[in-house]
Amino acid sequence: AEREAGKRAAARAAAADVPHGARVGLGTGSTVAHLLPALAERNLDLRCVATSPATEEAALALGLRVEPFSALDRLDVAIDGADQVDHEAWLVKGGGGAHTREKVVAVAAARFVVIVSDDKLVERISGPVPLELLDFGLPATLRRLAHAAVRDAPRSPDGGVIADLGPAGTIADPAALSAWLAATPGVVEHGLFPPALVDEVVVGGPGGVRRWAV
Ligand code: DER
Repeated sequence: AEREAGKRAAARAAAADVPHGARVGLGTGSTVAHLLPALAERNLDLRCVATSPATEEAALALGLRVEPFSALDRLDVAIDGADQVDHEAWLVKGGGGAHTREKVVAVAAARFVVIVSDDKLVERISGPVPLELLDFGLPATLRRLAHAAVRDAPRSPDGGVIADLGPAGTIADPAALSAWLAATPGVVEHGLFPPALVDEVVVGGPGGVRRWAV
């Protein structure tokens, strides 16, 4: 209950900053589920891009205007959750398997705001790291990745296979792992988001909401 209250507080604080008429990237997950009604009730005349069918469906049901990400080539702000946020603002994302579209939306936005309950804060990020893999040549890609396990979850809306690169445990050099994954053929996208991508982390906890300008 406390975690949910933290998610809701962080989401509502982020929603309060969104200006009228903004072009907004909507992330995916249970924290974003609190963001959507907070945005809808303000009647801001937003143009939204969703990062998953689940977010799109929920946003439309609330009366938000959702457009395909072909109608806009930039966004004013993207707001999304995270599975882990470390002290440098490295993120691990992809718990919901939506990290490919989430990263495309985050980099297209002038501001990327992460909303989390405080249980997501960690000193150092740890594995496993979510991946989206091309279906073509999957066994060969998995062999090269050595410790990747395919999820039995549904495919990504773009047809990729969602997997998790273990082992669990602290990631000593997130930049090096991020670069290696980005350079591995067959890996469509990985769930490591660098601090350079993050503008603000809004943290909801028992003491209220803390804003961290990265
Ligand atoms: O899958 C994702 O990247 C989600 O944003 C996830 O990281 C956060 O999900 P939650 O808000 O349900 O914890």
